[in-house]
Amino acid sequence: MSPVRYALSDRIAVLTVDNPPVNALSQAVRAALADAVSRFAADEDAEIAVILGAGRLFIGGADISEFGKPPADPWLPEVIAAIEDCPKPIVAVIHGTALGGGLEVALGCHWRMAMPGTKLGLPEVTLGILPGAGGTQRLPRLVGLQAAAEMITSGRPMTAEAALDAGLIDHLGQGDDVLAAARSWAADLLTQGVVARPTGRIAAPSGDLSDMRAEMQAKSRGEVAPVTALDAVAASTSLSFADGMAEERRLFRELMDTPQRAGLIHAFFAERATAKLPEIAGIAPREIDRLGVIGGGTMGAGIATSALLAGLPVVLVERDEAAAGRARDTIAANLAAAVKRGKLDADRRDTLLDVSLVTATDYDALAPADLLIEAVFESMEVKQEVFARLDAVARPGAVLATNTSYLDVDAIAAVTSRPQDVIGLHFFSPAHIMKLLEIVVARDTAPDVTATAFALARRLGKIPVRAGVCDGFIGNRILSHYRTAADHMVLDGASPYAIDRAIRDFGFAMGPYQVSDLAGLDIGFATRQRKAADAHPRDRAPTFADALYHAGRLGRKTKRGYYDYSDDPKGREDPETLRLVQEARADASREFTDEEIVRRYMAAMVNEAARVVGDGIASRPLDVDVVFLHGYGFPRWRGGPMHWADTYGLDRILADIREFARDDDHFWQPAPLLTELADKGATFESLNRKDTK
Ligand code: 3H9
Repeated sequence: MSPVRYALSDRIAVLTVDNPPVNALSQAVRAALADAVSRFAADEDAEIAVILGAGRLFIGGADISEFGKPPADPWLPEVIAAIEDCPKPIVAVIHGTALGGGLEVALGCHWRMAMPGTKLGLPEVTLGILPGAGGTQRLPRLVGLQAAAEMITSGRPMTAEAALDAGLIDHLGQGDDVLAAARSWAADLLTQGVVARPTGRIAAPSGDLSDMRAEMQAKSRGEVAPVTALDAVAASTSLSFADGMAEERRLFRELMDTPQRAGLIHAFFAERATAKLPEIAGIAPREIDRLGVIGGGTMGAGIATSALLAGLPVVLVERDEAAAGRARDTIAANLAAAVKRGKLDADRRDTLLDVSLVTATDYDALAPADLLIEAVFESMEVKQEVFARLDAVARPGAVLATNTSYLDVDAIAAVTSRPQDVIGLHFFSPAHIMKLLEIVVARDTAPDVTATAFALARRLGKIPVRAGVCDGFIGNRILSHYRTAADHMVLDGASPYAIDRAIRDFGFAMGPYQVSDLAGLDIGFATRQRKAADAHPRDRAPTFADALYHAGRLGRKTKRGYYDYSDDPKGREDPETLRLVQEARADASREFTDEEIVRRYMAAMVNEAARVVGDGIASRPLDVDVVFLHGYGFPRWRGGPMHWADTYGLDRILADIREFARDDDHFWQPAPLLTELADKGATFESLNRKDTK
């Protein structure tokens, strides 16, 4: 059956794009849409056509899975030109979402209507490309230069209401029945005697984007698509429509060929692949109607907020009334911020706080909960005590989860009579904002408990990644390793500021010493104390970090850490830090270029990541990528550490590690999986393919 249906009644032709799940514009859809438009043009009984999408949305855009493959006719810009050039009026009726090429189809139509709640956007830059089917030329003609530039370079969608105000659509539909609304509006337009009005013939917009360009360039940290997209939009002011389209095409092709496009599209599919695991395929999750949260600090309150926002009632237990009150206040503040951001209305916030949230001091209040998440102090002793108490009160079949960020979940499960019901749910702070959730599957965790954790993640709008039990799971284990590589460079003579700068220039949101200041130097100190007993004689302790800790420089919370925050919230470099670091070094004779800093940092990251995959702690390399993109500020356009490593070359990483091992063959030991893949000339991606496609 054709993916575009053609139906005619009452002089109205309805062209329905039907290509589940998101009506993407694959080659078959493009061809069928072009045919349907020709048929309408030739159909003497049809006076107006409506294009709409079957299912829950209009059109989700070009078919991303075709990117990187040889282009196949017809091109989307040609199909849209056929729509625009049709002498009879064609109307887009948009519901759900119209993204990328989907919105570009609508821009090529002569009239546009959207149903309430619809999102309209051109998210191409988030995939490393730009709107390549006329979006950069038609949108400015409809909404003006500045608004178009903002929409295209941010990739952010707008609501139907905002689109009406901006002039992007002409009419806001009503009701739930898209087809009925479409037919009714088309009939009105016919009565009004409307004619085809090609967007491309609207006068070119005027204005200047050079200030915006300079600002974007300064902030881009190496990402190319947004600035290039801006250049395409700017072309609409100086070139004819036809020449502007040609310029858009040229820039689109340029971006299509970049590794950044490949990295961003890898990220897109990797995020959707993390939940596809053979071990939970077809397994029904347990029902979750009520959550229990134990501990109402930043983490517990954030988890509770996340659940409330997703419509799940929460019972939160704290050790006394005062602590329970503080937890409630934190949750109220989180929800107030959600109201301010427009994510929640004030009435609903009141209901969530008054009805859906129960705070208590007695564990018995947790008895009705279907899934209990412990978020207390990070200590094995404390967590085991909590789990013994949960075991006594939780109903049979309830899932018992720990939010530990590195402790042994098997040892926590062992104090209960039901280790099969125990799992790790490692949220990232702030838990109601951060999307990443490491799901730590312990030795005895039942498959339906794992499936329940993935179902919960979906409900909370999180991106779940399966991890196995080890110190730090996927993310914190790898972090600890590359952070050690950075510390070694500081011990050998590099300035922490130089390292932070080089890492930011690579594209990370923050350098490792800025991260330390944010987390608190006391956290790192406590971790070193905890691990001291297992230390190897050849491990090199970061004496400078201890010196800063002992000097009371705990980071942002004490206004001084590696940086000085006393009169600058962003932090200033501080000569006192450099003095303390210098004193704490034994021998600091080396200099490091930015290039070597990045090589060492990334080699350590990829090497430990290869061990994490080789040990089965991460199911696939793509799981590591997603953890780093969403939990550790890894530049999305580089696709994640494993994707980046494939691009850089596994043989080169191995050569780097061997080079560094000449000075320190204790720290720099190549991971067996890395050696194996590099020797075979294989990639990490080859392991993703085996499991997911
Ligand atoms: C573009 O249009 C370029 C043009 O300017 C130029 C052309 C010349 N293609 O996200 P979900 C799959 S660039 C192929 O879970 P939701 C997705 O992988 C494109 N596949 O659903 C998943 O597969 P699976 C601009 C796609 O309801 C399934 O559909 N457009 C595409 O949470 C369900 O996806 C975009 O950037 C696609 N375009 O969200 C929009 N989209 O089930 C990208 C989705 O096997 N898409 N899939 O895992 C989205 O943002 C969301 O998917 C959407 C639905 C909001 C549409």
